[in-house]
Amino acid sequence: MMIRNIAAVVGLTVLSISVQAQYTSTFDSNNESWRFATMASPFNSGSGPAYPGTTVVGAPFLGGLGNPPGSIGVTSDIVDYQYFLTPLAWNGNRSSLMNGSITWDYYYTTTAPWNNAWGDIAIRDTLNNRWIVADVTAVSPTAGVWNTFSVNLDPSTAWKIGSTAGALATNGQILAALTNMGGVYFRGEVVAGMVETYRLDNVHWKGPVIPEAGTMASFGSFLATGLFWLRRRIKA
Ligand SMILES: [Ca+2]
Ligand SMILES: [Ca+2]
Repeated sequence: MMIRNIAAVVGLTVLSISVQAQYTSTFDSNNESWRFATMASPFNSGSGPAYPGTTVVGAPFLGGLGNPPGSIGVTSDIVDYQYFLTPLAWNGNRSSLMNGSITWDYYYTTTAPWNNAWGDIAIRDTLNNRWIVADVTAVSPTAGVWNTFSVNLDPSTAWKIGSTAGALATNGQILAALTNMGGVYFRGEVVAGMVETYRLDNVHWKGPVIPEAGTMASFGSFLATGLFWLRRRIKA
């Protein structure tokens, strides 16, 4: 009896973990159905720009450019404010990605300073008709190189409601945005009114790291066996 229980404990120490649902875009050969949204304003005041934007088109694919090639992006001076937008197929209930993270690579060049006051990433909550917005650039990112940014999908990232000027989002408001997910918007635009270059590559949207379901089932069964054995020992 004792040896069998020790064996069970040893087995349990090999706990396996898995990363739940995950999206990855590296734009190796096409734009992977990513979109390119023009907004009437950046996410820097009030409740933010109108959803989904004044125009939403397919993101321009850059086959020869990227980290490594390709990527999506433009070199242009398009009126208003451009954001890269996740594929339509990603919309919906993404609550399983709560407590996960998003990382992405961003490249830009410009002849005018980066405007640091805007939100860098926004998620649309289509039920409550609001944005959650994060500014991940405490200082201007370096021009002419690939910068890696990341956010956590929990309150350890300072998500704001509507815009960078909004109230801090609660755990429940972050979860609501993921549950009613109408698109993740990644900042492209550097500064208004200038010809500039901006590109996006290597988007990784990971879920939380959790024990595998099978492991949890084994763990539960081990606990039941262990408690039964312990109860027998106490009675004896
Ligand atoms: Ca790439
Ligand atoms: Ca900033």
